[in-house]
Amino acid sequence: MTTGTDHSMGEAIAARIERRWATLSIVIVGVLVGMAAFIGIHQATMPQGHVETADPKTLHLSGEFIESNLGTSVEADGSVTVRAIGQQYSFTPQCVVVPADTPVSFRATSADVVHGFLIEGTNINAMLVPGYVSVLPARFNAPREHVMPCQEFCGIGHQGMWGKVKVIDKAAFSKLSATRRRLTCVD
Ligand SMILES: [Cu+2]
Repeated sequence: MTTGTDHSMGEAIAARIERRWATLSIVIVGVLVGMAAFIGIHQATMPQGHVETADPKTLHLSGEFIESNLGTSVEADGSVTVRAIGQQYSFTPQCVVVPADTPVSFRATSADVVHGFLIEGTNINAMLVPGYVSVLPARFNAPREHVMPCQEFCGIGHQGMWGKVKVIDKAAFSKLSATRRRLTCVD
């Protein structure tokens, strides 16, 4: 049997528990809003230390991404740099050749819209944004072929936009690079 006092006590307890849960949910929302605001403001006030730009309108005319400069080149320290561009609907070079077991730096940009730069079987995955240079350090342990599909929808021919990365033996690569300044495996 419930008396009047029991009833009002039960009500008071229920109200207290409910208030606690309400306070907790407001605190959780507050913390999340605070975190989102902090990350947004922090990133806006501390932009990347290093942003490189490349004018998509003049990529083919001058500068780092002219056609003769695309492909793989060997640096003085023995590492290699790969320069590539993405455009609707292909990559240049279509097939990238790099040595195994060597530090590789990919430098790529887009000539038109946003494309994706993804090398299957690795953690290399970036956007190619017109106007900006995407720089990606990499190292491939062993010779093999990787497919390199565009993973950002870029228009009607997107599904046909594929490239290839061919990792070859270090010795074979140095033999190849002795004959040419820029290497690709297109030809
Ligand atoms: Cu694309």
